[in-house]
Amino acid sequence: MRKAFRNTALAALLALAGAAACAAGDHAGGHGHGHGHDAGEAIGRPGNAARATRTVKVDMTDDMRFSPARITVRQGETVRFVVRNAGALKHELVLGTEKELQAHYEAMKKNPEMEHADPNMVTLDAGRSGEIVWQFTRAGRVDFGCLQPGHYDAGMKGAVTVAKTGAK
Ligand SMILES: [Cu+2]
Repeated sequence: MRKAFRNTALAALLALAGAAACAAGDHAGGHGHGHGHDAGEAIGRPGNAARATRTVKVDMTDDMRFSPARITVRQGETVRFVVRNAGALKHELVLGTEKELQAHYEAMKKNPEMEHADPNMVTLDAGRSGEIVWQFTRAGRVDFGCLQPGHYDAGMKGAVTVAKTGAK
């Protein structure tokens, strides 16, 4: 039930994202720790699955690791992340700046029951798979992490290097 609700919320957000490219920074409902628009745009924007140029598979495990933890893409590229929770615990992959992830993580620790769903993240129960479609609009580095309490501190984090291209 909860899962279904979350998917509905995500679908609604994705629909909104089409109209306003800044949906990435907005949360599904009052969690009391909003993200700024700038932070959302800094890492790119929700992607259109039909325009994905690459699929990247990422596994999440109970030893608090993403595999792979280092991913390189090109600026402008739309990437479809197929994320699999290979563990027995709940895990998630959240894209953001390091600062943004840290702030979000602190909020999660204070309120572990917090439900959150945005186009820049996927939260998965044990054994489940899900997707994030994201367009990396700026060259540089986009971090990601699992913000489940204890996981981020334990090193469950990684980074996407966005390589600058002159081509497009
Ligand atoms: Cu985790």
